[in-house]
Amino acid sequence: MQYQRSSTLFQAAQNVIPGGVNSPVRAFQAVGGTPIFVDHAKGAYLYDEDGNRLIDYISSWGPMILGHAFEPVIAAVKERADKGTSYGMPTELETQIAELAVSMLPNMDQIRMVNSGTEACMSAVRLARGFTGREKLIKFAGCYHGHSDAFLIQAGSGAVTFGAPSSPGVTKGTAKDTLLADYNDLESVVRQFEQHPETIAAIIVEPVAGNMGCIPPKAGFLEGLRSLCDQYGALLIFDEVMTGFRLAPGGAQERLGIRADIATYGKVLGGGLPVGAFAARKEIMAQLAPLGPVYQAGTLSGNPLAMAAGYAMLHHLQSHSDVFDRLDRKCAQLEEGMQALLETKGLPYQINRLGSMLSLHFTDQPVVDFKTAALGNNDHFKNYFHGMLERGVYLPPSAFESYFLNDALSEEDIAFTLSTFEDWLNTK
Ligand code: KE4
Repeated sequence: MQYQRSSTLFQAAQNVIPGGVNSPVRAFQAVGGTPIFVDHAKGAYLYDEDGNRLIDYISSWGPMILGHAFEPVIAAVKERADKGTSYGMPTELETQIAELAVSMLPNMDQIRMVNSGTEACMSAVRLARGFTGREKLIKFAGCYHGHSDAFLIQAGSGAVTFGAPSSPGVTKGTAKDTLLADYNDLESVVRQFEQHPETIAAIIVEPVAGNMGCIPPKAGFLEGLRSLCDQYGALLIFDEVMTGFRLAPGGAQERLGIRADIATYGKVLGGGLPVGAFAARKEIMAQLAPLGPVYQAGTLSGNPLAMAAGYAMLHHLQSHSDVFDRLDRKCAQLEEGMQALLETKGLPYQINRLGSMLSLHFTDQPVVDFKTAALGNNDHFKNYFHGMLERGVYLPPSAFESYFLNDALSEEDIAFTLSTFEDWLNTK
């Protein structure tokens, strides 16, 4: 495949956009080479500026669970646009999507819309601090909750890819209130609570980690977090920006059967338009402005186009819940096919999967946390990424990301992906 036009466009972009991208992970710095500029997308396929068709396993980092340009979502946005694009006033549509979302989510009475997953997680932590009157936050090394200061302490995703786990610009004052623990290691959490028994407001966790590659929770891990929060009077925040409306209609809470006090959402919820949200029981949400003293606001929160897209997406997922099983089956098929091929090659590998989230790590150690995720052989990964790309398969351009399958992927697409993988393996 040739990428001449993407290369030209990337040169131009770098003159006027830092790094030529509006989000770092898109710049391919973890895998090298020129980022692919997309012209349009439909179903499971991306069509780049050079006319190449690529099978998409990123799905816009999660939102495109039903495939790109899903008709009901497009129609809803087109129809809504004629009524205006923003009012700064309440609309019935916001109530409708809030009612629909809350009806799908376990343990949640109310939801507040914002404009990104970062904003949702940032607001959720402020709400937890306001509700408990406490200041400390426990997060896990390698988990990513967006780019708000409090989270850029050994964050995952792009922050790890850039080898700068803690970003400049985050003050010592902020960092001191973020306590680190290790994913899947309850002892590391117990130690933090024993050192700070009265001052921890919340634990924030990705119930299935997706920013170190995909790392499912070990049996008992989330249950342990739940009981520690109950024991010490802290809140459990599930960051479901990736898992929400993907692992089940009710996300990880439903799939894994663990109750969160606050949960954050994004991605699928907006149908590809900029939406984040956080939800909790009434008692907690009563602390939020304009009802309570915890301030949070946004000019475009509940934007009508974004709500129209999100409503169409959620409505389809709720009324076609077989999507979730289909996604699981396709992802299992991909996992089993890759496993069978890798077995024949003797390459060290781990494949992690839960539902329609998957990642491949070139290491012989089980990948269960940030430390073990970092042991993966990145040269193999870069070679794998480009080997698949040049054969028409678009994977996340970093070993610290998860695949996100979409419902538009056909049996033929999965078969093509596996035959492409076999082709690449035969070059090893
Ligand atoms: P956004 O602010 O990017 O909408 O959401 C932040 C966020 C919060 N929580 C979790 C679990 C997330 O995965 C994310 C964002 N995910 C990344 C992918 N690793 C978005 C891709 C990007 O940064 O460009």
